Amino acid sequence: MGSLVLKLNDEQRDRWAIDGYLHIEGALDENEVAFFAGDLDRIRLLPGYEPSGVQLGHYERIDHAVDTDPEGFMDRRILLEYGQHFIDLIDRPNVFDLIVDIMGPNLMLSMTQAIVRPSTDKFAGYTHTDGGEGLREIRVTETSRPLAMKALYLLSDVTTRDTGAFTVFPGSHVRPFPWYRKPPLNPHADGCVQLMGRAGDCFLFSHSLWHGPAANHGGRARKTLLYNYAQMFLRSYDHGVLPESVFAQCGPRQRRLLGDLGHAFRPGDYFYVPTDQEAVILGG
Ligand SMILES: O=C(O)CCC(=O)C(=O)O
Repeated sequence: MGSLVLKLNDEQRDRWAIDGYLHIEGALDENEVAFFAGDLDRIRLLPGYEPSGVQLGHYERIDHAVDTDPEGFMDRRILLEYGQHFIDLIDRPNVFDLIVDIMGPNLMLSMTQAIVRPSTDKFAGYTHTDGGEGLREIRVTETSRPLAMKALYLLSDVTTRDTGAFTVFPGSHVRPFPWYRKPPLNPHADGCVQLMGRAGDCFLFSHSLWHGPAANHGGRARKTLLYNYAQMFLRSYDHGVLPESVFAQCGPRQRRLLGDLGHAFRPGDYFYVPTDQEAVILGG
């Protein structure tokens, strides 16, 4: 049915179940990488949501990134307001098809984010699950669909250790994890792997996989884009803050992924999905 053509191969299906993540090489081409990397330099000078000092994981709207140097730290949320190219990445076929295969059709886009990790000796990296305290202790079985997952696009080469690698504890998505230990487990703990990749590669990972950024001592900033997907009955991270102008730029599938069901809210929505859900999601 529809445009869903790309599915996980057997090796990928095993890797997803056993390790909790997948490495997709060359998801973005060279020109796209250059374009998005350059665009992050542009948007850091624009108003947007950046981490608030008030509470971990919370963001507030400010006039521009605190650091205006393109090589400096940035953690920008709600990318969709910065242009069609960010909207089009929501359901980019060579990645989205795999996400639908993993999540099933009853999914939504729950967050967009761009992170620039500067080269510095002041950041040691950290380890967490996605979804905050709520999802930290909720895991599904290895053959279940995940509650949520993320696509992380590398916009920089990460080919040596401690240059801002995305790090994972493979298999931790289905095992108890001693997150309460002091000091906490971190990207240098036993069992943690620094994933190497090229600009344009994409990592798909389950929300319940323990993961996080390594330190970056590489001499240059490491840039990423992050698109988070969740089962529709969950609440979106970016709930209620997407401008109407973004919806106006979206196609039907993108609107649906942003929570537009085509009618005003009625009790039962999102838990019981619209009758055309599969057609919309698979149809492109
Ligand atoms: O690249 C990073 O800074 C880490 C991203 C990460 O840990 C996340 O998306 O949850």
